[in-house]
Amino acid sequence: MKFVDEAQVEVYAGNGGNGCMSFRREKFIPFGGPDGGDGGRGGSIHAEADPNLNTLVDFRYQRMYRARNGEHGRGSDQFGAAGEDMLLRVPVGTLVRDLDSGELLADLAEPGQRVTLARGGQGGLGNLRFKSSTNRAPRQSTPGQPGEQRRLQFELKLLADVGLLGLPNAGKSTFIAAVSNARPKIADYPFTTLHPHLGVVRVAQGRSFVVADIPGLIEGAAEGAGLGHQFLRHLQRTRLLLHLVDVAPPDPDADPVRDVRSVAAELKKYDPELAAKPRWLVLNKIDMVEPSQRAPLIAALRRRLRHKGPVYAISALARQDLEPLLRDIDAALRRGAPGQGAPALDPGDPRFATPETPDGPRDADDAQ
Ligand SMILES: Nc1nc2c(ncn2[C@@H]2O[C@H](COP(=O)(O)OP(=O)(O)OP(=O)(O)O)[C@@H](O)[C@H]2O)c(=O)[nH]1
Ligand SMILES: [Mg+2]
Repeated sequence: MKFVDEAQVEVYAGNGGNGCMSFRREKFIPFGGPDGGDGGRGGSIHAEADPNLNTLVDFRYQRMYRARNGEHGRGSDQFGAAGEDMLLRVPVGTLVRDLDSGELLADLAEPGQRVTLARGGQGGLGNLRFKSSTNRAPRQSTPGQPGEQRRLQFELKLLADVGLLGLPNAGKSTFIAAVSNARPKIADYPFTTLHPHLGVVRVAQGRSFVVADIPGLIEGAAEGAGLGHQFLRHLQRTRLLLHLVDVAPPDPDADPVRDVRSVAAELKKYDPELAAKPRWLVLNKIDMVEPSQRAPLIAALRRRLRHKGPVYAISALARQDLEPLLRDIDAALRRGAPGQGAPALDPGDPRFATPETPDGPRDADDAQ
């Protein structure tokens, strides 16, 4: 079970510019003297811990980073400009290791903390520098130093932002496989997933969230039925739960409403605080329902469950209608203050309110 996000990058700091060898040559000025300037320093590469990031996923898209070289010195006393430094933003908590030596270079535990990954090369000296009372026409200059190069490993312990919840076979693993880099085992028998695993969902550059897929939960889990409910502890630090529901269970006696309630009841038995987290209903396998029957089915489930949070209908298998769900998750997570583990979603947010239903039964789903 891997809860560590990793990325390997190569960093190349800029080379220093060469010093220049030059003499002032002007009409009517004999013995003008040396005027070759120094080369500029090459750009260095630094990393900084940024509290707005929570995964290393962007480093899988770009692996090589090159800072600019310093300019060479020139005649007429002109010094070369330094190459600009480069800053890589990484999530707070990132460990930086040298891949070749294995040495730990930094533990960027505090927001704003910085480390230099590769130092730019020093610029060379121009012949101007070698002028002395005894050598008034020095013909020396020095070349710029090469910039440092390194292969690095970034590591980050991941904490899940979003937890998946649902009966066995609801499609939790299919969902995480469709939206993230996780590749869990998927099969049409219950309890395929035996251990929790995490996936990173990349929404846009610099924006991503982490989803936890856990084993299915069944009625009586508190008493040890199925795989029990101990693995629910992996959801305790999440900020949002997605409750996946199979809308077309093969068993003709199955009832999605009863399924939702039994999972909600087990959640409450395990930890009322966990049950009080924002929980969105995700009706999965909507591809199994006739298009004309979809809207009435969703409306009926909403009404019977009196679920106050948002409801989505998707097909994880067909990768259908996943976008709006991912967009809303991203928006909801971003509304919370980043870096604060506490639930940051307001269940009363009108954006997510579903209309109250006058004819709802008393045994309302008490999520939210
Ligand atoms: N038709 C259809 N089948 C789906 C969909 N999503 C998942 N399935 C199927 O449902 C079965 C169970 O999927 P999984 O993703 O393994 O379900 P799970 O919730 O992870 O199950 P456990 O790990 O056992 O708790 C597989 O055969 C999937 O192919 C969907 O959107 N439509
Ligand atoms: Mg699974």
